[in-house]
Amino acid sequence: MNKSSKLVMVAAMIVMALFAVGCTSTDDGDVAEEVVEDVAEDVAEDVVEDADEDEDEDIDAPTSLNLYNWSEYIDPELLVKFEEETGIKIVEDTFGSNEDLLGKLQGGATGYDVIVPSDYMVDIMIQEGLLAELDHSQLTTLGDLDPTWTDPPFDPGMGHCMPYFWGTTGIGFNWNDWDEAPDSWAYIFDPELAAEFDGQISFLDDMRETIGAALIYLGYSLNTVDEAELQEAKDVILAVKPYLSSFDSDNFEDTLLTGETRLVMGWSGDIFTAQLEDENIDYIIPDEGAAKWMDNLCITADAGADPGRYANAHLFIDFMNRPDIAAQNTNWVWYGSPNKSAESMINPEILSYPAIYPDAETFAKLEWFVNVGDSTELYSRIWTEISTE
Ligand code: N2P
Repeated sequence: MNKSSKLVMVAAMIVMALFAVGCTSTDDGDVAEEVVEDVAEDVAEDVVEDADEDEDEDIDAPTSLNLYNWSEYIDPELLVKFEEETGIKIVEDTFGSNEDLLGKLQGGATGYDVIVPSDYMVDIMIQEGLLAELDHSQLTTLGDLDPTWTDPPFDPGMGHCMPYFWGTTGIGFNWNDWDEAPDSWAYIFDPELAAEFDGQISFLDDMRETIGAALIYLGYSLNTVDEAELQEAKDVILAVKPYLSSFDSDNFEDTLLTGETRLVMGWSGDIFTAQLEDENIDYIIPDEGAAKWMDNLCITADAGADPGRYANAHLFIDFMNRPDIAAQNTNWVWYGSPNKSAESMINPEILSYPAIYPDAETFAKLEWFVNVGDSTELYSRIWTEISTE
């Protein structure tokens, strides 16, 4: 109700109150006056309360926020905690790859407020105008980040996104099958070796990851734009495709737990959370090297165009980067945190785990994904050929 209609209401109520008093009037004029005063006071209080509500409505901050995230990538308790602290309910939807996320936004999906693209995809999304800029003045926790992560090449000076988690892509396995860890990509890319686990191997359903791992196995950069190298990677994948149970980015740790798969290409933290349920499950970064990636909390351009949604998104991003919250989240997902101040609250087992926080030698063997520009189309074409052949 707007203010002028409220005033009309108030006037009407006072008239009605007077009328009511008049109807029940006794000779006692004082009582009538008191009643009129009480009613007027109540009405005035209501108006003040309503006016306060109106002020909030002017900011028009919604009471829910739509988060589009990778699966199992946030401690569910934190969603509850955020709602308790702010009254804003998080509605979470999940995607399986950066390309799915991009496709959804390019397809015109609106309503997502905060999304979680990886490094190279942040670069693509900035160029496509799909991200809002971050307003650093609405963030209180920027100083808690480790300076290593505050000026990423894909998003200089964190102009658009806040680093969320980083991790690696390697091989998940079960010690019941091994005396020594499967320390080479050959175990899943060499057809003779892969044949031993016929139908029990899964690869990520992710163009850059799976083609990238095959490229590393071949000794090439996972960011190559050389068509011949990409063709070779395709041939490697196609040669072992008959031994795969699936391309799977959402449940690879679960199938490893049930025994449905025995070797999986997967993301470090997801496999470590499976290890919490079965200590025979383990993860290795192959000797040839592997991908390292950084996922980020970003605000969609769509939410950026609405001051209420934009403010809520900053509240959420800042909350996720609060040291106690970032630590709790790391202790749940088992991925590396870019938050320096959180470190003292992170489970020491995670901090000392070489496959989560690799030593300098291993770290040097890891390669970041970068935006391959126009060659993205070449990757897409090869990925389609892999999927359909
Ligand atoms: C979490 C997935 C990690 C994201 N389940 C890989 N970029």
